[in-house]
Amino acid sequence: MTEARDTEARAILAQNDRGGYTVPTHGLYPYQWNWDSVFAAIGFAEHDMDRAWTEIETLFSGQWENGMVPHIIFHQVDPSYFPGPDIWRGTGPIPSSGISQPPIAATFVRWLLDLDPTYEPRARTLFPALMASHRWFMTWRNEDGAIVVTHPWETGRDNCPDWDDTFAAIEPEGVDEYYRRDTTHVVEDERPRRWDYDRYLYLVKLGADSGWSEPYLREVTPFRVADPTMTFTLLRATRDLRALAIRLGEPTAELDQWIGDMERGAQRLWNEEAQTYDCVDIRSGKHTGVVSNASFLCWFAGINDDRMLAQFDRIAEATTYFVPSTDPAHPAYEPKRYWRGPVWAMLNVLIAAGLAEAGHSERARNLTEATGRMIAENGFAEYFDPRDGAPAGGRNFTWTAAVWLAWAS
Ligand code: 2M8
Repeated sequence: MTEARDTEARAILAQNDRGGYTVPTHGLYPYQWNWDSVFAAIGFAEHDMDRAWTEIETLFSGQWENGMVPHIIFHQVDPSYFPGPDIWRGTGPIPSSGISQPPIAATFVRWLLDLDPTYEPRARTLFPALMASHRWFMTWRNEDGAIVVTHPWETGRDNCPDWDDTFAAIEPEGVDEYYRRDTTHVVEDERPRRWDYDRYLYLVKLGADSGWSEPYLREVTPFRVADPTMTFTLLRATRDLRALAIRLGEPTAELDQWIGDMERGAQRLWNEEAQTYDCVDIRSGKHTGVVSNASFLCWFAGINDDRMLAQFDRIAEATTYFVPSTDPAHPAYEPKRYWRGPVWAMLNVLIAAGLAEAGHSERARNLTEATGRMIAENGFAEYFDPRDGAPAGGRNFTWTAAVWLAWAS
């Protein structure tokens, strides 16, 4: 079984390869996505290290002058996805979206270099671009050290219940008629609702009409939410960037400052009442009260918080496959609907890495084994039902194949 899955996983990476970059899956997502590509790189690293580096380099070829690395790069127009480049109106060197995604690149560059140090010259070339992308977050998305997003798509957790209250306060006026393509590829019950899409598009229009002006959006957007995905991945990636800086003989003062800021900022995400890290709506000051899979990225960020172990154990007990994207005890939990319940294998990689580093090796091992079993039995789906591991969303998925090769098999 394992060997057959290995072959299949390599074939998926090859099929989704568009020459220098991979698409997450054919049809549903026909472009280069930011964090998908970084996960793809560790999959390639298993059999083609040169191709692994190229994946990340191609991603950074779309970096904007202000340092932002877009969440989608539209290398060639494909009508099977909406919204495309005409709606986003990105202002970078290649047509792109106008928001970023969880900044995991520095972490994976460090991991790639650990696997094969002879690639150090390529890390040296990428280093200034990585610095610029972190500086962009620390300049425009930094609320006392907690990292905010201006669109749910930026966190990668598109329709998780954390956005429900903020979204309920938005009246999506002025959005043109549109035609979704995602539900032509995947059944509606496994995708966000129309209600969510109206608001996604409202926020895209707000940003695009402003020419993606960060100072303007900081003042006017109704959606400015501090989020554990961004705060924890950026904190972790900044620690990795610091390790790279030392290795490459680069200064670390700015990085030290950022790490200190985010260590303090991460504590803003602690919700005493719910006993979890969650999101904070900067406009209302309210916590969202959702235990999500992103809450468990605290260890990955180097925050060794034992209070989260009880939450982890409770949720692992409650589901056959874990970590579900939303706490099954939360009223908004939907085990098949995208980021409102399903298990995402690639997020489990980050959670398990954090658990292992914090010394919780048995939990890390259990999570790794359960994820491996889930993929071995159900294939390379986009996400999985926590109750029985049933595959959901897109199939032949790049990041699921990649994490299988690099970690779960
Ligand atoms: C999903 O998001 C895109 C928008 O960015 C979509 O639904 O159209 C998310 O799961 C996100 O995390 C992921 O990077 C992307 C591509 O796999 O799909």
